[in-house]
Amino acid sequence: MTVDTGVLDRLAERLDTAQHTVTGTEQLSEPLTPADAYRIQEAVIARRLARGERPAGLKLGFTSEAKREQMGVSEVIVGRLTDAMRFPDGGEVPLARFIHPRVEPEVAYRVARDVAPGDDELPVDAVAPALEIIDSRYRNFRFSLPDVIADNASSAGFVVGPWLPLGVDVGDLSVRLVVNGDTVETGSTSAILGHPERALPTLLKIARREGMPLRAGDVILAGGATSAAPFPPGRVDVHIADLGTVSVEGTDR
Ligand code: OOG
Ligand code: MG
Repeated sequence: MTVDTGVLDRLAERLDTAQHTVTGTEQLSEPLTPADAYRIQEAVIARRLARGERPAGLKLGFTSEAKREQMGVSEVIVGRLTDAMRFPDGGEVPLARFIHPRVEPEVAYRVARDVAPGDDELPVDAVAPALEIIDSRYRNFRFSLPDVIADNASSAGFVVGPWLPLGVDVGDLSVRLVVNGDTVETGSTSAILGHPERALPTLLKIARREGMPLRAGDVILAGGATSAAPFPPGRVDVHIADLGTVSVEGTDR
């Protein structure tokens, strides 16, 4: 099944409007393949770039069983990040921009140089503790696999902690998500495909297939290590052993 450009544009417009008017929309009822859904995602992002946002990297979704189970989706997916989604470590996140935001602990990698078509590895030069803010544009945070791909993998915001040079083995580090002082999720970085580094070849393959460029300095989010938790007003901290802490403050505005 392949949707024509008119349908694709209409669905992209609907998701884009849901995002910037902060209003949940119905799930997509058209029969879409994952390939169709990635074309919708590209068209949604094209609208954001046309408003002046800049590409900032890519994220993986559903690389951990905890996330697949929480959302009922069984395949690894990719979404696109822009500079408007980035919030500084220790900074504020205006929650009024989101429909029903959730937070989750992530491991971030930094792309070392522009990736060329012949590269057989994704070159990265740093790793960091990170947190992701996800916000489905669908009502009740419910979706099918094509729905969530089209909705840019629920991407809404991300925060990267201090970059560390590669060398720390991030394969099995304890992870803690703390919301307003309460530990709401604990886990290990091994939940991410067995080792977060495995996110890199997985990402390269999907990015190639879907024609997503990867450039020097891009941020890669390897995927949530635990289930996501609601993001209420107040402070969120993600602690990852040996990597460090990343924090933000959600505000009512
Ligand atoms: C989709 C995004 C999944 C992850 O880290 O697995 C994701 C969602 O859960 O709404 O970001
Ligand atoms: Mg995530």
